[in-house]
Formats: sequence, structure tokens, C-alpha cells
Amino acid sequence: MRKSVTLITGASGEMGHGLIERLAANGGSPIITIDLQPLEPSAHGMVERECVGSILEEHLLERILAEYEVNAIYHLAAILSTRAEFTPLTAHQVNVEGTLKLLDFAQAQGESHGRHVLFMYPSSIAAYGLPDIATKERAGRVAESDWTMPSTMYGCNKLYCEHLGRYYAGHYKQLAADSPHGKVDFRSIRFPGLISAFTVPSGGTSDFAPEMVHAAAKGASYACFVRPDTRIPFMAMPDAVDALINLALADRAALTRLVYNIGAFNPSAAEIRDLVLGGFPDADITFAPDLKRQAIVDSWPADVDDTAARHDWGFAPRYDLDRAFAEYLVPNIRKRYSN
Ligand code: AKB
Repeated sequence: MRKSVTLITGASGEMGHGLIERLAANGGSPIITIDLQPLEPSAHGMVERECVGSILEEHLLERILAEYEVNAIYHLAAILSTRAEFTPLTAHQVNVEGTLKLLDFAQAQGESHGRHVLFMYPSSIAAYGLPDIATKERAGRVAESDWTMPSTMYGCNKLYCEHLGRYYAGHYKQLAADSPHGKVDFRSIRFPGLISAFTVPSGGTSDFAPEMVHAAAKGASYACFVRPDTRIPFMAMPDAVDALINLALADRAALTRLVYNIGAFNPSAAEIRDLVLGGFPDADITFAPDLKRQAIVDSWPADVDDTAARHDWGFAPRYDLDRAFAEYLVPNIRKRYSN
């Protein structure tokens, strides 16, 4: 008998760290991870097997399939929005072809053991694209179906993969004579910018907020690459991990959509700077907008409407802006850099 497991791709990234901890603490299926980078040593005791390699590698998924029965996939691996603009073809390979490969792998797994395979897919506010600042201001809290005209490669990739997930979940091989039925239980969250006390992101365009607070704690100067009035939604990492787990646990019958917005707070970059200065009064933070990265952030909504997530699966973030800084970010980041 093959062992029943949960697979996490991109496990060494920002969200992987907290997700492994939470899933291991919940005591569910053993965890198998895939990432180009090795896991941090602290995660070793929490996973059954760590595969260091690319999701695009020909035989990696087959080797997993031979040994394990995969019941759930958290597909976190992705090239983020800033990095993707420098390597659009590679971004497409990783973000789209990699996701398609995993969806197909999930379908094959489902067909082999006869049950649905849960497929958790972190999408992003980058799936939105507002044409200009005036429209962004007018749009306010954007609903899932509005303004889905992304201007970045990453945003296009995320939006298209949401559609691929919908196809595998509901329309897979719809014309085949012996219609095999989709075996993928696809669930997705459009995450806002995430701020972790324990990891610094790389390659994203919402990175100005986490970079600001980590630089301040390290005593480094920081020139913020967006204007002070720039506003997009953000969330503290523990709430993002909780959301992913809570959506995974939700009763399928209660879900009215496959893709959900969630948000927690949406400060301007100047408000983030003020909170960072509250925690680290000597911080040296200036603003030096990079017009091209600014344009990307300006195309993302100032806020999102997450009514459906709150209603369908009880999304309720623990951290508002003040609590996120006072109770999670400042104390943990201070400890991290003073060690
Ligand atoms: C990025 O900046 O690319 C990501 C995102 C908003 O999805 N953090």
C-alpha cells in the first residue's frame, strides 16, 4: 500500500515555512515537499520527505506517484510579479506549465485512488488590473469578478491558472465517451501582499512593506520604491496560512466559488512607514519611487471585497493593522535580528 500524503510545492518559500508548521501541528497526513531550495533545518522533523528539485523536472512527480498516494496538494511554487517581468517565458513555464502539470498529476492521482484530490492554489491581487489611479480610487473594494485584466506576466499566469483549476474541477475531458470526471477539488485564494516576521520575500512588487519593516529592525536604511500614498491590501502571514488551511477544511457544499478574495488591512505606504517608526524609532525610511514598479502596484486594487470568504468558510483575520505591528511583526522581527 502506498502511504497517503499531502504534497507542498514551493515549500521553502515565504508561505511554505508557516504552512508546514501548521499542517504538522494539526497532525494530518505526512508531508512531502518540493522546492529548488532545501528546507530550513527546523522543518526537517516535520516532513516525511523533502525533494530538492523543480516541479518541471520530468521524473520527479512520477517518483512521488510510485511511492505515495497524494490526497492534497498545496501548490505554492511561483515566480512573483517583479521577477516575472524580467523573465516572462520562464515565469510562464513555472507559473503556468508547472501548475498545469500538477493539476494533471492531481487528476491522475484521483483516478488511481478513486477520490478527489484537494488542490489548494494561492492566487493573488495581481490577477486584477485597473487601468489608472482614478479608476482604482473609484473602484474601492473590488469583487472577484471585477477588473480581471492584469498587466503583469505573473498576474496573467495566476488568472489563467484559476481558469485551469476550474476546468479540471468541473469540465475535465467533457467530450470523452467514458467521461472520467474531474477528480480535482480546486480551491483558490487571491492573496493580498503578505508580511511575515520570519521571512523576507523576494521578487514581488508588494515587497516594499515587508522590506521596510525588516530593514528597520536590522538598522539598515530603506528607500521605498513606491509613493507614500500607494495603497494595496496586506495581511500578516499567520492569517494567510490560517486562511489556506480553513478553506482546505471547509465543506465543499458550503463553497459558492472556486476563487476567493481575502484581505485584512490596506494601509498606504506612508501609514506603514509610520507604524514601522513606532516600533523602530531610529529607522531611516525614505521614498524613491521606481515608476515602473509603481505602475504595477497602481494597477492592483486599493482594497478587496472578501464577503464571500467570510460568509462561506468563516474567514476572519486575527490581525488588523495595529495588532499585526504591535503583537506579531515588531516583537518577532526585533527578536529575530537581535539574536
Ligand atoms: C507579488 O508582489 O508579486 C506578490 C503578490 C501580490 O502576489 N507578493
